[in-house]
Amino acid sequence: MIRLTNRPAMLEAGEHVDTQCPFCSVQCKIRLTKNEQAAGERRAMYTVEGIPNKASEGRLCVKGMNAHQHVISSERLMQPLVRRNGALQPASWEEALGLIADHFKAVSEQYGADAIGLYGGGSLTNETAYLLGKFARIGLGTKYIDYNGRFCMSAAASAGVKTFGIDRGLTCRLEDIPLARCIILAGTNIAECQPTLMPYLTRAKENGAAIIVIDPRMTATAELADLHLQLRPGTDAALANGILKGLLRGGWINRSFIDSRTNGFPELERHLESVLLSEIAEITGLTESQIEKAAELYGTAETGIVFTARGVEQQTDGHEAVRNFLNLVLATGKIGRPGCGYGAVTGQGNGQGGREHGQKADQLPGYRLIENEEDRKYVAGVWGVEPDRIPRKGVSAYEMMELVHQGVIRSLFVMGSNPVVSNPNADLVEKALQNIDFLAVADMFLSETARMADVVLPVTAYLENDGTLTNLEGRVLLRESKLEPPGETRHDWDILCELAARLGKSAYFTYASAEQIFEELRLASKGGAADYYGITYDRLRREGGVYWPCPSEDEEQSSGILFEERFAHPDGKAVFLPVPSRQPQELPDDNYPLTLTNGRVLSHYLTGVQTRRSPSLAARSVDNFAEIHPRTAKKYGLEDGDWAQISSRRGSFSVRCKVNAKIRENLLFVPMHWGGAQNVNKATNPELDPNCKMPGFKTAAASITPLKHISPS
Ligand SMILES: Nc1nc2c(c(=O)[nH]1)N[C@H]1C(S)=C(S)[C@@H](COP(=O)(O)OP(=O)(O)OC[C@H]3O[C@@H](n4cnc5c(=O)[nH]c(N)nc54)[C@H](O)[C@@H]3O)O[C@H]1N2
Ligand SMILES: Nc1nc2c(c(=O)[nH]1)N[C@H]1C(S)=C(S)[C@@H](COP(=O)(O)OP(=O)(O)OC[C@H]3O[C@@H](n4cnc5c(=O)[nH]c(N)nc54)[C@H](O)[C@@H]3O)O[C@H]1N2
Ligand code: SF4
Ligand SMILES: [Mo]
Repeated sequence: MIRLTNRPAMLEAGEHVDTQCPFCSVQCKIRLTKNEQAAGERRAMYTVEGIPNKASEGRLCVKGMNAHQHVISSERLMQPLVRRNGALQPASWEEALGLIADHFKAVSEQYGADAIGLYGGGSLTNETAYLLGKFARIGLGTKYIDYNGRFCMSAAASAGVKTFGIDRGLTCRLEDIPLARCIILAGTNIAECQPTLMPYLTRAKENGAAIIVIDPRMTATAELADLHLQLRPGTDAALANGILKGLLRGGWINRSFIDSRTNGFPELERHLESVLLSEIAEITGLTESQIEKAAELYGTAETGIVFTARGVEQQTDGHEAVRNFLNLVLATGKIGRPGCGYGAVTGQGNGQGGREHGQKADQLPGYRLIENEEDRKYVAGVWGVEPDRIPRKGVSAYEMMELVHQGVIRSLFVMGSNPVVSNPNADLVEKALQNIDFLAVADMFLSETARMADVVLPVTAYLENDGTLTNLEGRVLLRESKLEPPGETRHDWDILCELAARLGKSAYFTYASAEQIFEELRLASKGGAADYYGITYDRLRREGGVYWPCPSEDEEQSSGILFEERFAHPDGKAVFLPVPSRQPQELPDDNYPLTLTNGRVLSHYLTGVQTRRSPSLAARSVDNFAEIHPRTAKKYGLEDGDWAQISSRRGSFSVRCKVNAKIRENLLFVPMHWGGAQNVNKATNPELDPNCKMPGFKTAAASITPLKHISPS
């Protein structure tokens, strides 16, 4: 057993810090105060309050209220660990960093730098994400870098780039939501995943908006709906075709917008001629009148916003499904004015910024592209290297795991992710990481992935680490910290600088603070799609947050509404795409007669590494479960609370059944927050969307078998 040293001391009684929640993309601002504790008094150790700000307006959800608990957990890693005689044991930084650097040098010499992979995350600050990209390309010289946002934002981001010419999660401001007269929420469960945004939706409803929820389950979000389309998973692209057909039939399209601001509508119109509503009803499992109703509500509304999230996007056709929802937006001209727009509801705290500054395989900072010669030249200039020094593009996150499995990537450095739980086809990923030559992980905790590592580096938590994060609206926010790193923990960016120095690359990594990295990021993003040049720490302090693009320090920040006059393609026009009405890629059959989908619950965050170490959160959801319809449960002899084994063509896991009628028949919904024997990803589909390499997480054919009286955990 590893002995974990003292818990961080944090604040003195009476002191407070102002910070930002480490979890979802709203990035609610928080004030945390350590309470005075009189002798014998029973009082909470900390008081947590929301600080008014433009996104959450001072609200916090239960995760934000309890986020500090993981920071002071006695399980925090306080010193580096290295594997000796098969076990992880405490070590000095000197030894741990020396081991990693020596290993990287040896692998590079023997097999070339591309035998090393880097795997980042959307919780990292902009500064760290930027530096990780630079470290891969300049510190190591490898093309293999990608990050967990591939599983999160890649379908919507690539759709935004193709349709609009740019990807910024929301094309409008949050304050536009109450102005919308119709809101489509497709595959997004805001009530549990971005709870502090709910009042925007209830305000819209009070203002008379019609709310359409597209989700195979009656979620807490769907309870708001005027129309709930409980479709078969994986059929959103087909549903959007049906709604488009309805819009055309009803005459609810905006011809003048289409003519002046878009390309490709005639092709879409031709494509829709062959679309039959009856066929769409059959594919989606909805009725024709439900689909027509959706078209009428959205089509006749003066203003409207369409939101999509992972329900639509984590599919093998996620890119095209999103593009078909964007077709709805363009066909009705509901974009670029107040109360209108599209939002890909971003997931992680820095899911937006994390996808802009170069930790993605094909990307350089500022949303520049690594295969674009001009982009390479510009960034090489900022970095002080020849453009040839920058490697070409690598592969996506899951494909990196396949390369690890094949022995092509021989060492992996993971910063800010727990891939052995969060990748699809988790058994293969676990095997890959068991057999890898060398694995290093930087984390606050011994995650399932860190447990498998050869070296584990302890990092600072959100309360201790300065940096900027970009929220779901594209608003850059500064999170400052006054707390010293506890124990021997170090900042992620500091670790990258130390490693670069040991690899003889210190000249490119001479930063004394996060702000200094940001200064370089500003320059590297200048002129790019995600231009941060006009943003400084001082400005962020003064203005509380700044929308990108922000090309100049002198200009006022933009209104937050994109595409008021033109889209970001060179000709200023947006692009329609005809999308086929597909069945899901993996259909039920005799062996796997059910469909398995998955997602989130309110109190846990992603693979649960942090939230399980917050006692108040952990206590709310102890074990994983499968939501199952009463008739389906009956068919398999299952009752509420029974353990069952769920299997797919990839593998099996075991959970308790939660029987309720809020889910479609023959569908299972299992949260993604648990590893080990309860990990839904043992069964999920690793087939990738060819357009963006998003795995088809959300739809798999599955079977269920009762495990009476056995607890597998
Ligand atoms: N509490 C909590 N909040 C979080 C997170 C967390 O882990 N916990 N994670 C954050 C992150 S990183 C992300 S990416 C976001 C995710 O936010 P969401 O995408 O909203 O979350 P999910 O629960 O994965 O999926 C949303 C809904 O999709 C539905 N769904 C499943 N299959 C389909 C389908 O085929 N079509 C449609 N239309 N819907 C379908 C599910 O029933 C589910 O209700 O949440 C962020 N916020
Ligand atoms: N079946 C299924 N699988 C999914 C999804 C799904 O809906 N269904 N969703 C996918 C999505 S959208 C996402 S975003 C991924 C996320 O999946 P992961 O990338 O595995 O995300 P986390 O569980 O947040 O893991 C983050 C790890 O980094 C650590 N960490 C947190 N902050 C920092 C930091 O600042 N620095 C460092 N070094 N470490 C830090 C945490 O302690 C934790 O161990 O999962 C994907 N997997
Ligand atoms: S989890 Fe999201 S909604 Fe909840 S407090 Fe944190 S940032 Fe706000
Ligand atoms: Mo995500």
